[in-house]
Amino acid sequence: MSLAADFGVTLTQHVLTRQHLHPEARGQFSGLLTQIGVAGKLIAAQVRRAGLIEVWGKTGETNVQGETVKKLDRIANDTLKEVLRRSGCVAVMASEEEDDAVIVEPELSGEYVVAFDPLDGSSNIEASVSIGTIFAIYRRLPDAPGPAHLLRPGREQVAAGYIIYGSSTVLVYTDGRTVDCFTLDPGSGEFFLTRAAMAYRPVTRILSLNECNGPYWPGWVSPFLDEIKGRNDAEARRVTDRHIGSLVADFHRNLVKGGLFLYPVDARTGRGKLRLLYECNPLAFIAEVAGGAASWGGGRILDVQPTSLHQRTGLIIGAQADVALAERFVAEHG
Ligand code: P6P
Repeated sequence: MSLAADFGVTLTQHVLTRQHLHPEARGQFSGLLTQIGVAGKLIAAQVRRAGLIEVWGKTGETNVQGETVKKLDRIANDTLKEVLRRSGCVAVMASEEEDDAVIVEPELSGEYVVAFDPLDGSSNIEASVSIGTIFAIYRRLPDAPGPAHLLRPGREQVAAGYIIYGSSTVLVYTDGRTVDCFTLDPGSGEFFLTRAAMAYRPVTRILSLNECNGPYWPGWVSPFLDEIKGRNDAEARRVTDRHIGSLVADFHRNLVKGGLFLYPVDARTGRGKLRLLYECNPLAFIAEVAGGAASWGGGRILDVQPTSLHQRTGLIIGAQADVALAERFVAEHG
């Protein structure tokens, strides 16, 4: 048997085979994706040791969100920032853990712009629940690097993905054509293709949200949930509830098994909790390429024009039909 049959397609091989599809590509995209994989391995190694090396302790710092920064957040942020800087592929970065845009020095500045949440779901670290890194990639603009390179509608992304540090370390990315999933083989240190061309099931089988936010929901949410749950009857349970409280893990499970995630805005303030640039935009890009949809309630997440790096939004993301149904409930109930 030839060796070629003995192992799967690695992340680097997958990205390189795509490179010829981009006539204008000069290898930076392939290099960037590969380096994000390197950062994922480095962060995974630290996450696996959380608790053993006391990285889950609180640093006492607070980030722009006013949340206490846990050591692992800082480690993940600094790791990704440095790997992207050294890659020579990135001109500007935004991170949940950085107040301002990070401009890469001219001698290392590259063709791409990356917005990332280095460790989404970090409140789950102590409970050893799956957490992850989420990233959005844009081509840089012709003018001088700065925040403007990031304050663009999500539809301008050229790629997006996430890395989940869970029962296994999984990297999922899309270049706009397909959504592909890679699993880290600890023995070889390589990410191998495990799910090609991922697509949403057209029917929602899982409902995922924090039901304890009920008192703060706008009027459309409860009747919408009743409509979805009303699909269960004496004959069959067609929809069930699963909520991890780690967006990246809830999103991935929903993509694999067919689920709808929602985090409505707070009716008292009209503001959402989830961040647009480095949580909702990348996941919305992935969802649309996988045949799903993502809305803030009144329109497509990817059409929102950002006005600040850390702005928040409401999110409904999953199968197209049920995202559209939610929008009809928003229009009807407000
Ligand atoms: P709540 C984690 O902090 C996070 O940003 C997402 O990963 C998660 O979906 C959400 O917040 C959970 O928020 O208000 O339900 O605790």
